Amino acid sequence: MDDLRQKYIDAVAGAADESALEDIRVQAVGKKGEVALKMRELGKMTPEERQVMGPRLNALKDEINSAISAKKSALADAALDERLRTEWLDVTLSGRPERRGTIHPISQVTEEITAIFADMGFSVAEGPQIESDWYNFDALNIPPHHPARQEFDTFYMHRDAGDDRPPHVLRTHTSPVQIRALEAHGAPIRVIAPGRVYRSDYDQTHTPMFHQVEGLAIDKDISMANLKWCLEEFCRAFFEVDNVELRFRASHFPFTEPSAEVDLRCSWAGGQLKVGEGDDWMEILGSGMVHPKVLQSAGVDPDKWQGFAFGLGIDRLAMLKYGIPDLRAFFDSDLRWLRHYGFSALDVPTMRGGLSR
Ligand code: 2NL
Repeated sequence: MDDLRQKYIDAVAGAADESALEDIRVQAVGKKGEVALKMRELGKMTPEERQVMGPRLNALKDEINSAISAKKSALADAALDERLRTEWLDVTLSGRPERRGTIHPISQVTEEITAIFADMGFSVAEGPQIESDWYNFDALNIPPHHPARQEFDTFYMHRDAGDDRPPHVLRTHTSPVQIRALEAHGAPIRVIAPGRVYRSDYDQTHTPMFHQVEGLAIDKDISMANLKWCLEEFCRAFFEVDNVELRFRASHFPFTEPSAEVDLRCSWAGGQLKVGEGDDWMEILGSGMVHPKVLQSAGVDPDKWQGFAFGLGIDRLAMLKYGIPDLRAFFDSDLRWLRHYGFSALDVPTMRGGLSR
């Protein structure tokens, strides 16, 4: 009896958890447990022996049961203590600053530019970044072997061996998107095409992927005068200054005739950009009247329709407007940079809100 008691009291004391405790209970005081087996032996005893052993076995059973329930509540207390020790929460701590994502300056500036041109009645078009040779070059009056093809530092996609068709390219400008829009909708049209473009060029001021917005306005009587007003209006809204002055410089692009590069009057006094004052001129975009051959490629009759087109780089405009010094940091995905230069998702640019406020 004493051995039996000691065996189970020790086992209960050493049980690691509730399920170990349950195993012990079944083995000791369950229906077929060791104490029950001993009780069956009472029948073979003399009445005198039975009178002594009966109560002692019952007492043993009670003793083991109460040891088990005491151990059970000790284990529950220990489990609760452990949770209280590890799952603490200091409700007196101050609130933490928001650690959410930010809007990339390029996304912000793209939205700003889009809002400005949308206000002037331009719709927005998108298209493939992997383009056919025809849409990226031929349709823009840049035939095969034209020297201008070299200036684009084009990335070419491979064709299968034996396939002699011209390879696809990573678009070098978003013009092909406008050709597609013109083809699909015909004239008159007012459209802008923002997006990623690619040229194999990498240094302080060039990344192999960058961003461009092109614009196209085709109607019966659109002239360079409309182009100049439109771009002045754009600069006023984008740089958020009332006085802007533009200078058109004769230039050459295969897809426009005449062509003009556009400079913006500015001052860099003290290393700080001021638009609309000072004696410096900053080149901000290229433009011109759409070449008749380009209209023809898009299925538009150049004897009936005419219009202007322009192209500008988003990345540099973002750097100028928001004082971002290093182009390459744009694409480093450095969280500290993104938190510093990023915008709140709630700062949606609108014309009525003054774009960036
Ligand atoms: C630049 C020059 C330019 C265009 C882009 C264009 C598009 C069509 C037809 C004719 Cl569909 N032209 N785009 C025209 C002139 C200049 O971009 O220096 N961009 C950064």
